[in-house]
This record gives sequence, C-alpha cells and structure tokens, in this order.
Amino acid sequence: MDRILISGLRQMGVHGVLAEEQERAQPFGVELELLVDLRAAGASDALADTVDYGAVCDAVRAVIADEHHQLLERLATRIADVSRADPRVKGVIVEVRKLEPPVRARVDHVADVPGRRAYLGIGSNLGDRLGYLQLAVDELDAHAGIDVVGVSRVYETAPVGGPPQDPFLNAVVAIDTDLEPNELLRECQRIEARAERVRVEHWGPRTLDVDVLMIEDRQIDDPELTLPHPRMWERGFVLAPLRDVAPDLVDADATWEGVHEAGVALTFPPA
Ligand code: GSY
Repeated sequence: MDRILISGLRQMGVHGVLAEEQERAQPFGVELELLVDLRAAGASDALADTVDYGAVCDAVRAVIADEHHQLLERLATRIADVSRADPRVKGVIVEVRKLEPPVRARVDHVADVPGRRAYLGIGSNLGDRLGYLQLAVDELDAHAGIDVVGVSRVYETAPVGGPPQDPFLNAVVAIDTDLEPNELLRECQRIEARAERVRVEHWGPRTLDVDVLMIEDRQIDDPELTLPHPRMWERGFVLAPLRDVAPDLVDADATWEGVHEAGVALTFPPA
C-alpha cells in the first residue's frame, strides 16, 4: 500500500469548549496520511486512477470552516470520515492542532494524540476464509478502544508448519489502540471465538487466527504474550501484508515463496 501525505494544511474554524473559542475563529493545522494503492496511477499517469488529494483538502477545509465541534477528537474524527470518502482510501491517520490555543499556560500546540499503533496478523484456512478475515476487521473496528487505521491486501499463502493442510488467506490490520497489551490479546481471542474457532489440532487448520504482532516498540516476554511476535520476521505470510500497511518496517525488495496476492479484498472502511 502507498501513502499520500498532506502536510501543513491550515484553516480557520470555530471549535472548542471555551466561550471565546465559540465566538471567534482560530487557526487549525492538519497533518493527514492516506493509505492508498497507487499502482494503477503509477502505470497510467491518469488522475482518475488515484485519489484526488485536492478534493480531500477541500473536504477537510470545509469540515473545519463550516462545522463547529467542542473537542479536537470529534473534529479529527470528522476529518477522517471525509478523507475516506473515496473507497480506494484504505486507512487514514489524522493529527489536528490548534495553532494558537487560547489557554493561559504557554504551550506550543494542542494535538489529538492517537492511541498506540499496533499491527495484527489475521489468517484463515478453513470455511469462508475471506468472510472470517472480514469478520475480524469489522469486530476490531466496532471496538470502542480500537481504531482501524489500515488494512493490507489479502494474500494466499502456503501453510507453514503443522500437518498437510489447505492454503491460508492472510492479511495485516493496523490499529491505534488505548487497550493494554493483555486487553488487546483478550479481544483477539474473543474475535477468534466468534469465528467458531475450535482448537482441534495444534498448528492445524483454523477458521480464524488473530495474532498480535507488535504494539509500538513494546517488548513483552510473558507466557501468554511475546512482543514483537517471536516468529514474525521469518514469515512471508506476515511480512508481505505488513509491508502494505507499514512499508518502513519491511524491505521493499523482499519476496517470499508461496505468498501471492489472492485477488480478493477486504472492505474497509465499512460500506
Ligand atoms: O500463526 C498463524 C497461523 N498459521 C499460518 C498462517 O496464518 N498462514 C500460513 N501460511 N501458515 C500458517 N501456519 C500457521 S500456524
């Protein structure tokens, strides 16, 4: 997945909880990162094949200029909503700043700080494989403490380890979360259970696996959870989709045997 960065967007608007903020416009600054698949535009050089970032800027400006919100969190959410209007935008990261905040203490800026960035690996090789991966994305997105910020392409991958079994579909989901690592692990296990997952055979076929791969740079060595995931750097079925949502983490030239784009896609944001 590629990224379009929109940096330094400025717009006056009326937002805030203080009386003076509700009476007078103040300047806001926005940094925006859009996750988009740009391969078609790279080949065709046609605007129709990419996301028109001029239109995104106009839509963001309109939200700041025309709407009135009390909290930066709400304003950031509305900016994320309009930035995802084009379905080719698979993820958005927004930072909103009050550039001249009217508080008496001296501050440089006030920003809506997102939760911790984490990456989850999802996989299925039993039953409605794509349906189970979609269920994982939808359940994660529905959780109040989790913001899905990006979803990779879907890869068909040869099984690694375990008895002979069918190929997997694998993907990686990027999230921002306020959950503690053990709470996130519980949530992943709850979603696996929702996919009627039963542990019949260790390393055997499964309807849905949701693995916590990384939570920022946290290092955990616990019987229940090891972070970063101890085998992730050896596994093409993790690294290929991880590269889509976190290109800085994976070698751009790496290739992996038995890992191919599946030709199907997960729906995000939800229709
Ligand atoms: O750890 C995830 C479950 N799993 C997978 C998988 O998701 N994909 C592939 N290709 N092989 C796997 N082996 C195991 S176990």
